[in-house]
Amino acid sequence: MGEWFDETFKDQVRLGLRVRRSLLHSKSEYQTIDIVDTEPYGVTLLLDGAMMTSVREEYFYHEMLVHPALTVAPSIRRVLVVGGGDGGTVREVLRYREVERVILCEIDALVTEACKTHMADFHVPWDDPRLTLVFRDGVAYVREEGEPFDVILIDGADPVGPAEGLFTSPFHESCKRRLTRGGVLALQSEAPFLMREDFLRIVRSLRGVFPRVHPYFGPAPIYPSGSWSFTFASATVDAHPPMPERLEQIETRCRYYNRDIHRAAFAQPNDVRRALGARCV
Ligand code: SPD
Repeated sequence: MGEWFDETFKDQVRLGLRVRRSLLHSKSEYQTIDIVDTEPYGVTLLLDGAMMTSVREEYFYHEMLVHPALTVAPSIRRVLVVGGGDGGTVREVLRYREVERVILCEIDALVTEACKTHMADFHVPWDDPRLTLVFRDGVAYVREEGEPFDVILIDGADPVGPAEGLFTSPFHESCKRRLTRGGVLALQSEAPFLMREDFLRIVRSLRGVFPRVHPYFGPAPIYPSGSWSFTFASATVDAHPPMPERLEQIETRCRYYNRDIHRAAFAQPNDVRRALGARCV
């Protein structure tokens, strides 16, 4: 690896980070795994050459994937995280006292092993007795009959390669079946401007499955364009308001998320409203 690492999106946009040194370059059954120490963002995980997460800016993404769902869902006793082998998402989930059981279903055990070794600054409580690691394909895991979940969080990579199945309607249907009544699904839904077609396809797929679907937005400095989307979906629950007793547990520990960010993140720009067939003000 040279002095710079560049991620190229569709041969049209390039995001470069100055690299101090490479900590790991390996190839698993599913993908290439790199961990590099970068000037701007510290230790950074790359899968198949795409930036996944970094020690210095991961909190934007992980807090926004987790807390809008966890502050709103009626019950948060049982939580499933699909993907997210770096552990940032489960770290945020485990902040809540009411959480009794968290399953992390990651397809690639080598990703988790690499992150445990090289990304200790993520401070993931891997030994928390509430956490169970399952190294399996999340699509197959969710499709099977099994214990129900109050919240499912999908922390996949992009919709190419091993994570592709996580962005399909059959998978969204399986998630609905595995949720309890009042259950909430939240997932990363790509860049709302640069990857507009992917974003809209994901939201439309969810709308075909769940009666209540709310896209929301946040910053993601290491993803192409720096602006990211997530989508909240449920059969019975809307994305507001967050519960005061849940906010009290986590707001002071978060670096980005708070009740004002929660409200603001769900505001939809006019072009998104139009594309989704909603009225503009
Ligand atoms: N363009 C990269 C999108 C990756 C989203 N998931 C990252 C995993 C972080 N836990």
